[in-house]
Amino acid sequence: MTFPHPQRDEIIALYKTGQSRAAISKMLGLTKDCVQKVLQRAAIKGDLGTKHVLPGFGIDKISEHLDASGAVKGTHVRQRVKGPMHEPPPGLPLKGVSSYVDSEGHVIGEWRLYREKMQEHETLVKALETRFANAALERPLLTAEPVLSTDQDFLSVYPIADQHLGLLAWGRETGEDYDLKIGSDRLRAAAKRLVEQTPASATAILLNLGDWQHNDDGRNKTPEHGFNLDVDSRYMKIAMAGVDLMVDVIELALQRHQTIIVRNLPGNHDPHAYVALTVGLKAHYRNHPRVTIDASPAPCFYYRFGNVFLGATHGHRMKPQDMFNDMAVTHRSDWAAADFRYFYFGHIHHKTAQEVGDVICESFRTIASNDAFHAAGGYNAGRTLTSITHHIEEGEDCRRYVNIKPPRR
Ligand SMILES: [Mn+2]
Repeated sequence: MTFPHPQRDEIIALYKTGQSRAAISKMLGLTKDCVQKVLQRAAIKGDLGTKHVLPGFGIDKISEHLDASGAVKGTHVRQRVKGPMHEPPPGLPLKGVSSYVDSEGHVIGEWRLYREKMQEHETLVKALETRFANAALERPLLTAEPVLSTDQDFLSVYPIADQHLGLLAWGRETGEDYDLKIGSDRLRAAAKRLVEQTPASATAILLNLGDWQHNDDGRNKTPEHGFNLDVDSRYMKIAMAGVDLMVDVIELALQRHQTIIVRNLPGNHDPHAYVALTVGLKAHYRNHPRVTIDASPAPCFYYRFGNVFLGATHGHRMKPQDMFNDMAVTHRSDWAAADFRYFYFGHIHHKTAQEVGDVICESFRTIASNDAFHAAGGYNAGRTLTSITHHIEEGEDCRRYVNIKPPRR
């Protein structure tokens, strides 16, 4: 059935003359159902007249009673009370209107939609504006320029593991020549690059993790086991070169950090030689306002920086499980006061990392070349100098690396 029905007016006119739907359908050659639908729509619109309809009532249903011949005996019009007059709900804005229209586009009824949405939206916008306004007050704006007061919240640690100064290696035997000058130049160059890229934290710790010097005296043997060592030159020359080298590293660090703490730990190669290094540095910096040479003879280094607790030792005596025990028992208050704990080892010349309890426990690569003993053992770890920067509240913040290329063979 098309809308509007082309014979709609005809159907209505016939209906108003008293013709039944059956008669109309016969007269116009339409189905009764079609006539019924046209009449229903017309009735709803009021096009059939309102003589039966009381004010305030609406036509709900029209039924006809037919006799045996199909003639209309009577018409029953059911009316329902119309709803109360529409009143918009107070305080709610009109969100939208959906109209129900007839085939000719006349509005028969409509849905009016009132919603809190707009108010919720406005409330949300206001809440967000307030939140971000407060956030801007709570935190300073990020700037590209370093701010000194921010740097006070950071500490950078430069672990120097197993420098083995004075180690002598013949490249044809080990893959790479190595001697006192090569070792010194390599650390100077790597430290320069590392300092330049490490955040300008107020404090830096130069942490010599032991075995700074390859030989502990003029016998050129390991002090505990007496293994023969290949050594470049005289003991005193190496010791003095070691002091000069560490002074150069300290001077580099002073260009980036306000305060430098230097700690030398004894290794299995230099349990006495490290004393000479420490004494030399202590004398050199005795009046320096920004350099502290920590001359503690203890084999472990402990340092608390706010919420961060650091420990370190060479590692030839202490294993990670012992470290955990020593750290907690000998430094109870620091252990308890810090949420973040770290422990740094040297000795094994390569990187390892594990978590013991909640202590992150690491060993570091050396940047020294292999000696003949290690080369014969197939030792081929990489060489890296690392800096680790900690935040005073949040723990480890970032790292910087300088990698030494392996020898080309
Ligand atoms: Mn060692």
